[in-house]
Amino acid sequence: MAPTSPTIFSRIIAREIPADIVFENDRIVAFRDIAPQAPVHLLVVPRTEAYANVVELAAADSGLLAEIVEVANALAAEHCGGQFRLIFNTGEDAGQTVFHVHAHVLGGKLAEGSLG
Ligand code: IU
Repeated sequence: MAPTSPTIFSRIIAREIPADIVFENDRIVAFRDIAPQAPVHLLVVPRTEAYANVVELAAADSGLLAEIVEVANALAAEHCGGQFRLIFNTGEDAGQTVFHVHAHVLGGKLAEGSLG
């Protein structure tokens, strides 16, 4: 169980908190990040809040992790020409603030001085 339940993302998925949802199926929901760090910045989130981070998810349900990657790729094809960064912040010191596993999909022209 995640530390805080329901997580903020569970509340977005339940439509209790507004978000610009761009994709959903029975296992995954994706929406625009409220504070975008790139021209395209989407979050791909499993409906389950059982996994706090990508390490827990990979250990418990690698198929769901693969689905997140597939959805990220499809959304990048639709929103930013198919090229993207996929980031899973893992741990507070790495910048993770929401402990409900999620992938950041970043696309578009990179900012000056950014990684890479
Ligand atoms: P992080 O990897 O846990 O730091 O990512 C959490 C992201 O969730 C962060 O980029 C926030 O801008 C984003 N977010 C959001 O899109 N909508 C919200 O209501 C909240 C956070 I709270």
